[in-house]
Amino acid sequence: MPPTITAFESSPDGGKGLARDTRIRWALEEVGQPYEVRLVSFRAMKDPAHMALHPFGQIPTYEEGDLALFETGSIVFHIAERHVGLLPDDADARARAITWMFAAINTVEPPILEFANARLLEGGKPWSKERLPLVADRVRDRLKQLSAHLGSADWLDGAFSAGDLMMVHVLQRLKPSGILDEFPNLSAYIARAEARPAYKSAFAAQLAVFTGQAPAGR
Ligand code: GTB
Repeated sequence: MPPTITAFESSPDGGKGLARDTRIRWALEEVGQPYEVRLVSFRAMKDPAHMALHPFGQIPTYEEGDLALFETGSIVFHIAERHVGLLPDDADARARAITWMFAAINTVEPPILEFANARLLEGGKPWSKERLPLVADRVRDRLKQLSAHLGSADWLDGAFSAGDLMMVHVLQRLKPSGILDEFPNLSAYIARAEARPAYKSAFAAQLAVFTGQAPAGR
């Protein structure tokens, strides 16, 4: 039985791939594993049946036999541990790739989420004009560091890994802001990841939920 993931029945981004089920779809595509999707409404996410899978009432979740997981970092790690294609064989390189997964969600994502919330949820507050530039500069500080590390390399540490997958999806959240334009190597890094066949399949599959059209080849 293929694993089942949950995704938004109706995503606020209308299929831009920013909701986090895309991370899981992408990871499964990278390792060539089929999966099924159960769409959930915002109301159903808070029902006891879904809360039993996800204590915070969110998507995505991942069910595989008796195993139920939540948190994208954990789910992608689980997929990467069980299938070839997302983590290197060499033990040290593997540890570094896992480190980049944590860096993506623990160090880079928090200021990006803060910035997204400041723009989308607090934009109308009287203090927003003063606060927004401060929050944006915190994002810039992280991006400067990440950009310096990446330099002219294709990926964060050797071959593409689950660390890149998580980092790219975290960075994509900045696209609507235009802030990525200040970091050409990070923009190119994202474009490189988006050109991967596995990403394209994952993106098409999440988009199909909103267009109602089956992705090509399925
Ligand atoms: N830390 C958790 C993880 O990584 O799995 C976070 C999961 C999470 O934030 N899930 C969101 C959710 O279920 C959907 S992805 N929210 C509903 C709720 O909390 O009630 C976050 C998201 C939503 C929408 C957009 N968008 O429209 O652009 C982007 C990202």
